[in-house]
Amino acid sequence: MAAKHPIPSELVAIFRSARRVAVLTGAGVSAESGVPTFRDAQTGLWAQFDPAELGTPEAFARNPRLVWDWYAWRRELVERVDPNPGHVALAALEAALLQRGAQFTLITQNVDGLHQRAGSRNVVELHGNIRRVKCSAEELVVESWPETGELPPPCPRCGAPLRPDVVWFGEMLPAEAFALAERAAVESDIFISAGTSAEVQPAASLPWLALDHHAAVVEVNPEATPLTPQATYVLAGPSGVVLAQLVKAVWPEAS
Ligand code: BV8
Repeated sequence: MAAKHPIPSELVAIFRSARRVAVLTGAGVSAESGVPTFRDAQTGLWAQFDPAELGTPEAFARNPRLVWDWYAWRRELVERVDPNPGHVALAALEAALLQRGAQFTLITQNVDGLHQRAGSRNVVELHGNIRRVKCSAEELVVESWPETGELPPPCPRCGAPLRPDVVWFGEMLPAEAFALAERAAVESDIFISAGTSAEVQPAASLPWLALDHHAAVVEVNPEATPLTPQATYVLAGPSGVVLAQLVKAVWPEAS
């Protein structure tokens, strides 16, 4: 059966000779696992809330219980879903490249941990991870806390409210993670931007940084984004299908 999303033979050749590949993923890569993206309508109780409004330090200061419950709802959703073929294809891509002595960096804006569950190893989490909780005062990750019924739970060490270990709008990204991501973008031969609206900064600056350093930038998205006109290759379609097709075209034995 002919591939619905044919991969240009030129791109296949570039992948086969690539020495350094970097990937930036966004919420779209988790969409086929059933995790709602930011710009899709939020289902259920949260339809009337704007995530950019809930995911801020101000919202947490104003209504810590509401923000804690929103993240508890999302955490429970993420625990229930599985990685999709797009996550699996990225793990296969990493394994195939490492086997050939090439380097691979997976930079994600997602906080769901699905890349790690699919087997990806070198994962740079720019926006934290919803499965981790930290003290809102000490910024230290907390593994467990007494169930007092109080929500958000108080930090077992200092009593300040606990919060999800994610980067909210208006907060700085983890410096080391972003430095790793910038270096991967600068050094990459190929930079894949998959499932991201390419709007949230400073993550959205990474494909442009790769372009400035003469990488071949490949966009994987069913819709156009601000990056589309400049991308070297545009593979329009769902990442679960396109990324699987890409790995199969480049390394049939790896898929
Ligand atoms: C910061 C964790 C410094 C929380 C998130 C210019 C420079 C610097 C900053 C800014 C700037 N302009 C504005 C800002 C502020 C802000 C920002 O970027 N705002 C945007 C809205 C303009 N940035 C910040 O605040 C960042 N911090 O810059 O610090 C600073 C400090 C103080 C003052 C100023 C600056 C922090 C940003 C991090 C926010 N936290 N997540 C949580 O998850 O609750 S971001 C959040 O949004 C998620 O991580 C999510 O990933 C991201 C949305 O982006 P996408 O991943 O792209 O998701 P989206 O829904 O938008 O798009 C999905 C795409 O998938 C679509 O294109 C769709 O077509 C596609 N798709 C759908 N289905 C599929 C698919 N693709 C493939 N396959 C499919 N099946």
